[in-house]
Amino acid sequence: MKKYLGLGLTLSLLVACGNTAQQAELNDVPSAVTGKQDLSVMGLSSVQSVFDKSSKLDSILKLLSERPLQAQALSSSLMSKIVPISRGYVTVDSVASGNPAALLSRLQALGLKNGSAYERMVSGRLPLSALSQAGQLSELSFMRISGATTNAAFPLTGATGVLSQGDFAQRSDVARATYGVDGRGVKIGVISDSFDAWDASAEGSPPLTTVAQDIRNGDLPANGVQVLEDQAQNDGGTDEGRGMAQIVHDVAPGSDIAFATGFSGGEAGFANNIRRLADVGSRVIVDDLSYFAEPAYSDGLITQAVDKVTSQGVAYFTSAGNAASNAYETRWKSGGPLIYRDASGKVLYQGEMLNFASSGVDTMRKMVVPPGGYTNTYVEWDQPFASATQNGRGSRSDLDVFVMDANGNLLPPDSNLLILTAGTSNNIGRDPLETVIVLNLGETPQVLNLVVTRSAGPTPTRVRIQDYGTATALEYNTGAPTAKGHANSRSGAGVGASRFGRTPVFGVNPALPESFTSLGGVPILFDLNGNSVSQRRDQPRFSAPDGANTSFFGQVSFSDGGLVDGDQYPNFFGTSAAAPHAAAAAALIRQARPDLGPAEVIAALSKTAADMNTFGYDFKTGTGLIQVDKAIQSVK
Ligand SMILES: [Ca+2]
Ligand SMILES: [Ca+2]
Ligand SMILES: [Ca+2]
Ligand SMILES: [Ca+2]
Repeated sequence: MKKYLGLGLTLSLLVACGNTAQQAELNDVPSAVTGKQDLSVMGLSSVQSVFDKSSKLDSILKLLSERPLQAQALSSSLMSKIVPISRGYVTVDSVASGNPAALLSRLQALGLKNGSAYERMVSGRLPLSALSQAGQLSELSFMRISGATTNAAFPLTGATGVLSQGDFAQRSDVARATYGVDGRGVKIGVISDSFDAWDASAEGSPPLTTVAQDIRNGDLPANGVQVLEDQAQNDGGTDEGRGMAQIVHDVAPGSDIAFATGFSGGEAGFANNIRRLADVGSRVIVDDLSYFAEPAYSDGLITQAVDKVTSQGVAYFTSAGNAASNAYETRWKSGGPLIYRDASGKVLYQGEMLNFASSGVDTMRKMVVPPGGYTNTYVEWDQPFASATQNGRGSRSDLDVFVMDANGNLLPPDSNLLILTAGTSNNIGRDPLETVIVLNLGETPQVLNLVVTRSAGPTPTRVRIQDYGTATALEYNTGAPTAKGHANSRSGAGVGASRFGRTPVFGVNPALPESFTSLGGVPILFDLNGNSVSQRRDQPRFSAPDGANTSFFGQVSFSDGGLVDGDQYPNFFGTSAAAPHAAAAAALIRQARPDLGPAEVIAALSKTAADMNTFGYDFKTGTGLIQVDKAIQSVK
């Protein structure tokens, strides 16, 4: 942290404990319990902003709106990993108070790019300079940041010395030869960041091959790829979608391929591009994206779009995610009040802290941010998402999250660096979600504490915390599932990853899972009207190979210098690479049996998969590694 602003405002921080009996057991309670803290370091405007609940913008957009010029100056290379800011624009998801078309039109008048509406949500890229005005629109109910990630992975170690591709590992080569299928007549839609919009302004060297070379070399279909919408050039795209298309073409060389970005237009843009790919005739669609704000305990709009196109006959596949079991979930337990007062004693903020400890009281979850690292922490609780319910029902409670130092002092937000240490959005009637972001620009690891509070509304039951950054929690790692959002849909197939060299075809039987595959098992607790339900989804559905060669995307060697597989072609790791293997396999099945519906196609892959991990279905690998020849045999 740097540049404390001494504006002369002195506030006192008081942190009270639950009750006297508990005090003896207190562990890591903010030191401010013993006296006053000088919060002048936060600066006057920041303090007012942190405790003001009147904004329609979430805390991070509010921070950006207060300093649009500084926000525009943010370094794009680091920031683009954390927040979707590029060249003066930020990607937002908003919910209309009335007619979404009216909100879309007002936001477009303020400069919204890539804007679209899906149900009540309006998303797109808004000029940072327009955030403040957007927050005043009567057509707006609320607006939040729309961050997302692809699910490519870059493993550090694990050389296998094996030469080949996932096509062999999942036996789709055998399927093609045995049943005479190549995907002909079955169009496959691909969604990722970009297809041919590599970011020349980013670090790293340009792609080793161009689209034209890929077509000449047979790495993409001879008739090219139908691109409905690509990311803008130099907007952070890595052309991962082209890497996915190469995998699809290896497995289903007869299939036509269409591409649409899921990154340019926020959640509504992603949902609309799912529909557009279906509209141009895709019978199979695959994406490799996770939006951070997709609900865990209910079906968000992207999931609803997956269900919609499935009902129209599309077999949908997505990456399970690469978050392993790096989430925390707990039942709400009170850890006592957190109170901030000004110098006159007036209460500026009051909330009830979450007690992280299973016994005793610990209201601070310790975490460490490595040098050059960052947190991108999402806190969610079990209430409906107004952005996704059909009747607009939203959260009944307002939870907040604060980042404190080792002594329990609230760290100052910094809009120059986009450090957001207080997620204090008003969630009532909106989405049950808060975010904090901390960068460690220093040379040494930074130890921080996360404090979650309930400032209004009833006590939630479940609270989950998932960090999309590089921080590590030093305590209370519950190993909770992370395969949420559309990776946990009712109708689509979330796909886990198994490195191709660790499969039976390559002498490893049973196949081994990639440790990073997101764990399934997040319960669905609300229906589309926000009513309580209790559903379990078997996601991920199954596993498919990753780590196979592409012409340009991925890594040639591990950090120990060893080649991944003995050749100079980059290897594409992650559930992002597994999902297109499975999707293209579905195209082979659909060619063999055009009459089968999406559920039957997915079931054919699922039922014939080779069990991995623990016996039977498990939330790490699903039903196991798909065996495409056996899947087709089962439906012939
Ligand atoms: Ca602690
Ligand atoms: Ca809140
Ligand atoms: Ca290689
Ligand atoms: Ca198993």
